[in-house]
Amino acid sequence: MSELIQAVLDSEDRNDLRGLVSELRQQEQGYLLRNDILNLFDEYCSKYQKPENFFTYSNLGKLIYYTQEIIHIKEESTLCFIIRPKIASQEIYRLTADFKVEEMSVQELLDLRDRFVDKYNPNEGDLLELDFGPFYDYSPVIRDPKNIGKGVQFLNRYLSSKLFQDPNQWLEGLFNFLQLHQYNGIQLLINDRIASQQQLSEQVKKAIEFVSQRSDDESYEVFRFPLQMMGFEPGWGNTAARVLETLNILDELIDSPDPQTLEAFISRIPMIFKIVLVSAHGWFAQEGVLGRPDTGGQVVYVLDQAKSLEKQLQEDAILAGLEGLNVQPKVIILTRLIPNSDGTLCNQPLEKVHGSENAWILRVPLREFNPNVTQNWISRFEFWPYLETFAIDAEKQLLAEFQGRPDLIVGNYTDGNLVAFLLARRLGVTQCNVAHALEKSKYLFSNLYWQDLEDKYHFSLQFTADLIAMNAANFVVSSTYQEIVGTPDSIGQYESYKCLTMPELYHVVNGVELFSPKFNVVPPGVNESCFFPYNNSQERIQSDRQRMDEMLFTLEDESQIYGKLDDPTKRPLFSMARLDRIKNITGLAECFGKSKELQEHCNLILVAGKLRVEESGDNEERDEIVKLYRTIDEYNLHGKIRWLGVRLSKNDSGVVYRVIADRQGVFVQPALFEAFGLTILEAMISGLPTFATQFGGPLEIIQDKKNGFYINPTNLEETAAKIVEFVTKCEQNPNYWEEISQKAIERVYTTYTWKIHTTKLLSLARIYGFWNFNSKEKREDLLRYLESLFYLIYKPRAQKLLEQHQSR
Ligand code: UDP
Ligand code: LCN
Repeated sequence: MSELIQAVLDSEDRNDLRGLVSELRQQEQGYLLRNDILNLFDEYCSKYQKPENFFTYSNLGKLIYYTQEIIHIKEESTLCFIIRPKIASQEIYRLTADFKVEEMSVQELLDLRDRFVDKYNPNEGDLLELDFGPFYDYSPVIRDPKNIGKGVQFLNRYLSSKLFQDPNQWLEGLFNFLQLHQYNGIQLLINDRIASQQQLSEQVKKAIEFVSQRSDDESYEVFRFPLQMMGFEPGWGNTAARVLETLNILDELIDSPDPQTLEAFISRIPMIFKIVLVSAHGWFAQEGVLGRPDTGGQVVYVLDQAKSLEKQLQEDAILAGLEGLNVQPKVIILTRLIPNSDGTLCNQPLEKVHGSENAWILRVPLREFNPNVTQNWISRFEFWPYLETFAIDAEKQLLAEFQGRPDLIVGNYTDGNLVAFLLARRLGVTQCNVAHALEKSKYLFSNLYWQDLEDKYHFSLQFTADLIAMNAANFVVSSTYQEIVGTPDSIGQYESYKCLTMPELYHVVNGVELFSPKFNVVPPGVNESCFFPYNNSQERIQSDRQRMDEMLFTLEDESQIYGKLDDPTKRPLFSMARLDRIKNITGLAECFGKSKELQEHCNLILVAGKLRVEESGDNEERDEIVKLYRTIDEYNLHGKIRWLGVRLSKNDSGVVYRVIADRQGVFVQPALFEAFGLTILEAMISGLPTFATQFGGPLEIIQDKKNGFYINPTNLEETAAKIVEFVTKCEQNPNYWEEISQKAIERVYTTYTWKIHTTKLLSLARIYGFWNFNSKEKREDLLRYLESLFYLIYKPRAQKLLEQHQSR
């Protein structure tokens, strides 16, 4: 990158750089983010009548493209350029008043940012600097950024090649690993008749000969005992064919190991039966909780995942031949119990997951610090003081429920991931993290101005917890690639933890190793029994369809519906989301309000939040309610909009999407940023052409103009124009709607199912478990460092917040 800057300075572009810098210096704003930089460059180009392709062909244009931030140090007339030459990398340069370019260190940058907000206090001594880099020095890292998120494939190849170099050590490791597995005290796979790796190899060949003489579909139970005499316990397969296949894979692995065979073998090992999914903060229940502040996709995701995991574990156990052992895999969703539960079941300690045999919601109460607080729902931003004691209490209950330790702990969101860390550490179990949404990138400058935001958001606790949990996890599951490292022009959610300042608290110079094989992209699925294509008539219930159609378009009920449509037959533009700022439902209303053309073609139908400020306990939701009414009045949208402040059951939301599709409607997801976006999957599988934000996960779900459309929700005119263009095209050619609708359905079925998700997740859990055992990964130093952060930074701050809660 320094060459590019040099090229700018050495060419004619130098004058333009001077010009641009002089414009920059006149800006009041001293801290410019990418969008500001692009706008300023645009303005400069039009002011000085630069050719249209100046941005793409000039060196200066290229430099601007890669520049993420510019900080103007006014006292020195210096500019600091933060450049992202490629995904997951950063370079920092200072441009001095006399146009010299100097490279800056991360430390200098962080000091500079502190100075910018008047928080640079060198006379008071150095600030704590967090650096996780050294802990990753001896672990393998991926080279090519495009392979980030494919951690397990990489790890397998890397470690296999190391392991296979020393055949003796490798076989001993494999032998030891095979001896480990039990289910409720019953030995699996091999018994002590096989006493060495040498014997293992011999017995496998004998067993292959023995089993190959049996007919393919002969049940394992028929030849269980002879096999046991040879040293083999249950776990190899349920039929002769399956047992033979597994033994053959092992035989090949012993004789000529390669990474694929290893992966195939490990994926079959029955080593996971008991799983904990931690989702601590929200209303976690099966009815009446969705659409509340803090309770959206995470609950949907975890509940569907729990069901799917249980089913997959059962299938795997049967396939492994464990039916005779009465194996009952168990999945527990761990959440908090909320005594004042507002009519939901969140005050019940144990609830069975519908449609499962052995999946449960276990609710553990918070200790009663101040009952005014702990008896009620607590916003996710305020939840921090209760996590440690929650984890301690939960541990006892989990051990009792499972009658032993779980095999895998999956955390969800910052709080759940921190609890997962504490539990995994205490129990010595594999930890997996799912972020759902890392709050840091949702709020502009959330770390730089953390002190101003602390009262409302307590980001000092949240970001510290994030750093601890993401570094502690054995593996991380992300829903998209860009969740980890963004796109060529925007930084990823995890990436934003790489280098940051929390002025007067600490600096982070290397917060996360993005190239670590711990990162794996495993997108979620969608519940196919609630959400399915509108044209799947056999599955549809006529009375539900009529009831929801009426509710959406004509029912008059002031308690939960606002607005009456002048012409209910117009094409519906539909959106459903929690009513918080970032979901930008109010932005969609404004976009609709500003476009008379859109209003001519469509009605706007919203399912979001509550209708009345006094019914909401959440600051952001209250602001959005006021704003939505204001927008409706300002653009006089009466007669053109319906706003439903209802909490629909999951089945009813499924019906809603299909009813909108019956009327050849459109789904719009206008979020300012969306980490993934389950509503997009729900709408698409129902057959709705979907217009979704280009900021975040939807960029990976939808393929623009093929099975849906991207919108830039900050550009209202452009968004309206795109929708108008689509609906006019549909009016001219009715097949067009169907074409996009069908492609949307196909996209979900081929790429986003829970079956794909859980198969991959379980395979990851097994493979990481194997490698942790075999490579004896030295993580203790890292974990000790993380514990120190927990006790020395997190805990005292959590204690302070607790004291504030105590006085409420
Ligand atoms: N949802 C709902 N009612 C609402 C709003 C949302 O049932 O009023 C559901 C929606 O169907 C989806 C989930 O909540 O399953 C929202 O997930 P998404 O990932 O789209 O967003 P999040 O709320 O997690 O940010
Ligand atoms: C949280 C979000 O903000 C959404 O984007 C995701 O779809 C949801 O969690 C499930 O992961």
